[in-house]
Amino acid sequence: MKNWISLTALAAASLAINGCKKIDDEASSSRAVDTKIEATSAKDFVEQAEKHLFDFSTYAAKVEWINSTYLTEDTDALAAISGAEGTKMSVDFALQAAEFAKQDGLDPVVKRKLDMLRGGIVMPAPTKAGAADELSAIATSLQSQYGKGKGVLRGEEINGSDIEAAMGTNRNPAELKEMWASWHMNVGGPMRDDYSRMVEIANEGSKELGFADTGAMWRSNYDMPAEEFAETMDKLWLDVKPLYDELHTYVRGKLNEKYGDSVQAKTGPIRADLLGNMWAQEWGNIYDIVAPEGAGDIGYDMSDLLLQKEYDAIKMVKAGEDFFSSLGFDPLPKTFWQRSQFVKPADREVVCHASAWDLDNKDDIRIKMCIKVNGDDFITVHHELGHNYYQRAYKDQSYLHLNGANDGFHEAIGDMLALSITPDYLVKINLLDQNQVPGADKDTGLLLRQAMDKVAFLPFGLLVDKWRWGVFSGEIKPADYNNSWHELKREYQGIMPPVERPSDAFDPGAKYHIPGNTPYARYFLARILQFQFYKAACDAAGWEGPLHRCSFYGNKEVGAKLNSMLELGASKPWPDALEGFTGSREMSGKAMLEYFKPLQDWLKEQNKGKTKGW
Ligand code: X8Z
Ligand code: ZN
Repeated sequence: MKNWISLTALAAASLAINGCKKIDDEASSSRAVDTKIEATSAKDFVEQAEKHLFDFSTYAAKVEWINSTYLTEDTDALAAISGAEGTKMSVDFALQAAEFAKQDGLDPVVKRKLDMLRGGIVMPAPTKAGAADELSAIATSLQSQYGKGKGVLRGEEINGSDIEAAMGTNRNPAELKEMWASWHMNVGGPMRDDYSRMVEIANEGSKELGFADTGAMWRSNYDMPAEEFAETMDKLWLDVKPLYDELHTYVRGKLNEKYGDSVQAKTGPIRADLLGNMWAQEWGNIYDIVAPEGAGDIGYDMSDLLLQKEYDAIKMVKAGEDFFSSLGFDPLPKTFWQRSQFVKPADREVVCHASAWDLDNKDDIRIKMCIKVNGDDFITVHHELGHNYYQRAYKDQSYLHLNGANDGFHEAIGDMLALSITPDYLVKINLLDQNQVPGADKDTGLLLRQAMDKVAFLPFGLLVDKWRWGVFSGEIKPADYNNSWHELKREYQGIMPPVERPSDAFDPGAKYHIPGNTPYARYFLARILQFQFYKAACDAAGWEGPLHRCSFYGNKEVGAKLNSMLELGASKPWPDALEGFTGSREMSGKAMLEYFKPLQDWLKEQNKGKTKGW
């Protein structure tokens, strides 16, 4: 998973020795990695740095893979050492890059690569002795703790992937509350002090590199000034917020009808555990609760179809591969099938959160998942394969361009294909019978099902890094970590926790990307971008019906066009890549709004007379 974030890989890789906050000197002793560069010019420096990083990344990726698929004290220790090594190397290069960047008359490609070297480290450490080791030890420990996290259901311990699935299917408010509260307490709770120490170190590192704080550094990676990026995010959100607000009002009403006032009030925020997802980030799993009679009766449920047709993990991945093949992409290599982790191993702890990896920056692509046969994981399989096909398409680029046009692009590719999973497509791959295809009178239902995942996610996608940017800037202090998380969830999502939250809890830690140090703005961007890509693909395929019924499965022209965007990697500023595929140089919510327009009109009608907002 890490290589496609290039430098990120090196800096974020880190596990602590068995939960220790500090790694001792002996344990942290690094292998001697030769990173010396004697450059005659900025261009020469960049080339040498890329060579060192390329070589190191193929080593570090193997260490990380072994750690993530076999969590033990030993693999944690090795990952922590390798993570510290990577951080030291990338910080060293970043500091040199900052010096070279001051030169006049630099070639623009070289200048952009220098900026990538300086700004592309997710969690930088300061150069003082021991800092990178401590940072790596903490980051490694947090990731490992999350991987091993357990919740409780009916008094029994339940692991992470099982509890995630159970939140989607369970309809008992007391059990939902039990799962929600236990997961947040067990997983997030113990992480708070380590997290705040990690933030301190990373901020020191960011300052040495000339950034105000780590959040400012993260925002600097979008081919535009960091302030402009934050504004772009807010602007995109304002475009789509009216649609979210309608959906929120409608869903709250339906939950009130189902559970009654004592569980879900008619007004105010929605109770977080009732939405079919541990983080209330995607709500599609409770479609059965919100489906309107008649128009909402789609007639099939993705999870049921997969079970009826006896799909297993491999068959689900084969379906994803088949989609890419239908567009003209080469089949996945044999090693993908031999080396991927598709299901949760029975005999050991692993990091179950889905990821896609490129271990040699060439052909050794893999996914790591704990696949369950359900609709959520069918989408996630496509999502992960999107990363793998992107990685393979840009493999001939130079090291710093082995990446998405921006990180939102990387997250959007598989999702864009998954938008093409229409009823007609399901017939083509024999998951649905022709006579089960819902007619045009069911369009509302199809759109509502889709909105429950896609639209519901938007405020969550935005607030995760709003919180982290606040934490990094110091606006949110450790004592306010938990309260501010829930304030943001209430403000943006209109969600409240099912049980009172103590202010010294650490609920953000119960979401993978916080202990995992994975920036989250990318998922917000991807939610918007995937509709832009999808619309462009459907236009290219000559589709003339309602947008949500378009499937570009099997269209080689679309595939070729997509491939020309993917193979660019990060070699061009993202607006160039976007223009090549969509004709537009701006990320915009327009395509998403067009897709959901009929639903938005319908929701407005349904919500007439109801109290809106929270
Ligand atoms: O983390 C992921 C992927 C791996 S890149 C499974 N996603 C976000 C999440 O789960 O929170 C995909 C959707 C949003
Ligand atoms: Zn992803």
